[in-house]
Amino acid sequence: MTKGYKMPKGFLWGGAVAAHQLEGGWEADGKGVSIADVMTAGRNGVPRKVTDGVKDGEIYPNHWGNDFYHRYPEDDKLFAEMGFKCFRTSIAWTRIFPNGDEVEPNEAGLKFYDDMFDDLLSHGIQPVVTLSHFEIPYHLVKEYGGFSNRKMIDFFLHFAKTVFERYQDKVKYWMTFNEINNQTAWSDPHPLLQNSGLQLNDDDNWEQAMYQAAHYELVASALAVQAGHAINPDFQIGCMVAMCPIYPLTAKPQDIMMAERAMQKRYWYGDVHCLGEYPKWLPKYFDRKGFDMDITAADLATLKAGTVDYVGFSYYMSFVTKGRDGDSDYDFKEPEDFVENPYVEKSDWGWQIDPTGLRYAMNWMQDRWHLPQFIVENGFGAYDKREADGSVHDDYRISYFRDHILAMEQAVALDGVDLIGYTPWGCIDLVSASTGEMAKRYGFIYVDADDNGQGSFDRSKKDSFDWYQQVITSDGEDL
Ligand code: P53
Repeated sequence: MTKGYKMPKGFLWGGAVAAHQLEGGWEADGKGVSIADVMTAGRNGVPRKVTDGVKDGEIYPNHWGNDFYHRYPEDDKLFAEMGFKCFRTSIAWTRIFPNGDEVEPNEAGLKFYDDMFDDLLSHGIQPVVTLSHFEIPYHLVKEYGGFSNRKMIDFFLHFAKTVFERYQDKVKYWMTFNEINNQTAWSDPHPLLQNSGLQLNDDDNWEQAMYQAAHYELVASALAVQAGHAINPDFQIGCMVAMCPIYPLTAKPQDIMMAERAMQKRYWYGDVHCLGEYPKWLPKYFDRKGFDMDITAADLATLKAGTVDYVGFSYYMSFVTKGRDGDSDYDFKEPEDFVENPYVEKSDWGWQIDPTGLRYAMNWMQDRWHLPQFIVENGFGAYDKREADGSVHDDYRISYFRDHILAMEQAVALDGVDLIGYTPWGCIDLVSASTGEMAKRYGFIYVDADDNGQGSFDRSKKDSFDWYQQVITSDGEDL
């Protein structure tokens, strides 16, 4: 056993999921079609397809997820047994507004979350809720072009206000947009669709479109923060960034400058969310690129008035980059400008395993944004083998968590980072966002379902279940 540091009283140990990746019930009780419902199954190295609506003969794993929609009372009991103090999930926008542009919400959808939150609360588990987690109504993509359209700000705000009002006595911690910065690799169509509902043509300027959509999202987020605080001043409303620190390959000055620019390009979203303004380099960059941006003085005032209460972030891995000889533009592009890190191992999906990077990132954010932090995702996607007796010996997962939790605790206990809680990703097996697989498993709880939705969907405990229970019981001391 490794000795960790006790986390402060009230620390929110828990787990994290997103509605579209586990609920299933994609048509239940009036739910509309979201972008996750038109994404087919991929595999490790095989991208998911996006179809034009739901088509016969295609496999859509998010249609069934792990069937949480029907089984959550059983799952909540298991979370409680592990000792969860909180559970991070999202509200599927399409359960509340099936098309996204309705005036009146769908009462059956609202009731589902009322019941589910009540069940969690009856176990002493508080819900932590993301408003938009890769599940924009498909209608808003088709009819309005997703967040390429300023009108989306109003649709999002209407959704946000509706659920803030409804759940104001059940939910305290909120986040606006999941991994808002994970569309930085703008040459890949999936993040642009998942994050912003963009479907672009070959002759569109993809990079400009990404920045424009992100701007509208940031304005929508700032308005939601203000609306939420007006509804309940006790709300804590955070942003959510995908934190993958980017290191320079060597001490060569050009490598350092490239890594600096890479960090600026991945984390300017956090600057806007937390500090309420665009960093100085970015308007210069827009000018240099000739981008014609719709950013008004009123928008800038909104951003200033709607800064977040805390930084929610995911942490899975770090990246490395290097400068290009004779190039002083430092126009870092991902993933092209990533290089291998010779010092770290990788998962089967090529994700670099770097616990120290978590401590580094927490220090970096504390110094830059001066806000409490909340680790709302961290975890290890792996192929699990279920033995004949039903057990899963996932020592690789325990080892990943042990190293990362220790790094997190060092950031708190030794470096003074103000941390609200820790919710490991996919605490129960669910559908992978990038590949659509069930086989890329993250859970402490095994779900008997395969990539095609075959299986009993029965739940069972992996070895990591008992291990995480012991971590929580000891407040983080017994790792
Ligand atoms: P999957 C890329 C890099 C880091 C985090 O990812 C990412 C992604 C996009 O997939 O997404 C977050 O399932 C996301 C979750 C997602 C989780 O990480 O691809 O917020 O929805 O499931 C893990 O292995």
